Amino acid sequence: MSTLSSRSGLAQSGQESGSQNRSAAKGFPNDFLWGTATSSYQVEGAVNEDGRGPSIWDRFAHTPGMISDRSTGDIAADHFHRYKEDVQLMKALGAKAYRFSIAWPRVFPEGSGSPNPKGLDFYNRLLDELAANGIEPFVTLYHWDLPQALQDRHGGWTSRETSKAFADYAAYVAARLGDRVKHYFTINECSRLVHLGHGIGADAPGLKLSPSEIKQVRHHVALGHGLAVQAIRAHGRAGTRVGPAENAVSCIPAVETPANVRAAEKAMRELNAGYLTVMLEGKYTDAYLAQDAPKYTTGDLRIISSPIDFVGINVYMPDHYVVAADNERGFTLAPFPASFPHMKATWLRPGPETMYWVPRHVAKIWNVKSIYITENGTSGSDQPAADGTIYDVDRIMYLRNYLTQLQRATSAGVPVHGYFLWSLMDNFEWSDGYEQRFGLYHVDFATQRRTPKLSASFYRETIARNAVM
Ligand code: GBH
Repeated sequence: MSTLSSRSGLAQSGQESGSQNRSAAKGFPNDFLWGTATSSYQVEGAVNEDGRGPSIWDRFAHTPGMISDRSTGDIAADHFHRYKEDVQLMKALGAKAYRFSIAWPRVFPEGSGSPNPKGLDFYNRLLDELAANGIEPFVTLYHWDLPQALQDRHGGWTSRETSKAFADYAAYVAARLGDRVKHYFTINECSRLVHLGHGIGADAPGLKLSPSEIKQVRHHVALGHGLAVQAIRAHGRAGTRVGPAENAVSCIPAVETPANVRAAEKAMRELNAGYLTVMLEGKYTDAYLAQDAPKYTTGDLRIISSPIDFVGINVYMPDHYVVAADNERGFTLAPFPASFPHMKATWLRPGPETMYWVPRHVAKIWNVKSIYITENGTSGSDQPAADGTIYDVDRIMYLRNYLTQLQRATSAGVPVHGYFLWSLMDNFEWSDGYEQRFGLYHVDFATQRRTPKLSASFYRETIARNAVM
């Protein structure tokens, strides 16, 4: 932290040299909310404490061959014990919001049935600490750590019993945290938990289902989202706000002509048919139903499309560059050339304009009035230089370019109200173990020491100016 505060001098010298005008031109709305994000299994550790039950990620990480560096989230960043220090890390950034997730198996060790009375204690302590430091909590209810008992009993998300259990858990949490939590995200990235968890088996629970089974899982996940929205309305306080946190399939006009923009909007709606489209329109598209359609009722569709207060979107990369075409769909998805660059993670292709187009599409296609960027960030090699500092200029380059496009969106009137940088600190990066570091703060996992990378001061300066730094 000393490194971080010693750099605050940069802000002053920058302003003296007349960068204020430049900042004003790159400014964000006055009430724009700057935050950071984490998730329970990735940072908490303490997997056996206070009655927590096992999750599918405990089981998966402990299965040989599933995690590249053979690590687990048993200890992770030990956030469970170090949350006070971690809140100070947020404070040092000047962040005003924290997006974290609740571990369902802490609250219901068996997934459903009797709650564990001690399960919410940790979150109560964390919420009090956040409040004492003026940081607004944004709570994700499900960031992939399903109670293992639900996998064993019902087959997890292959059964609608899990969707129902999720609603009961959401109701329980909303009733108890409602005095301090005003914003909930239901499920983080339905897309990834379905595809990687149930399609290719690279994430827990490690299943490789058939195309029609996958669509059925996707339907149950969307149903879980809708049931949780209803549960929060019924059990939270008046004014509690709720929405999804989806990694929407991002469709970017390859060349920004009006025809390509329209084609990208069509692609966006079609390729998100199983999540955002059904959540916001209350129906699946014809093309989506043409093959391997899931079994569902019209009642299900009404639940899935329960009104939400905002859409959360995780924005990392362009999934598709789109060109208008004279074919049935009206668009062509450009194949990615082998020469397209990537960040440290080979899947992470930098495409800063994704940060403009995804929120713009969401606002335009579905007339959404409130959007949060629930995640954005990159991993890096993050090696300390001779003076001990991690000069992560690749992360700064990435963030600067994405935030420039976010500013383009807000200044054009796209209603993005906040941004949560992934991640506050290095953590357990799922099947990549600790080999991919996404933090603004470096974590030495042997000592649990946190050290700000140079990008922490980039983010701090951005927040302080409310403008792209
Ligand atoms: C998010 O997923 C998660 O919400 C978060 O928990 C995670 O730590 C963070 O981002 C960084 O990864 O099939 O091998 O090509 C990010 C979105 C989309 C990343 C799919 C991995 C494909 C990997 N993900 N992607 S692969």
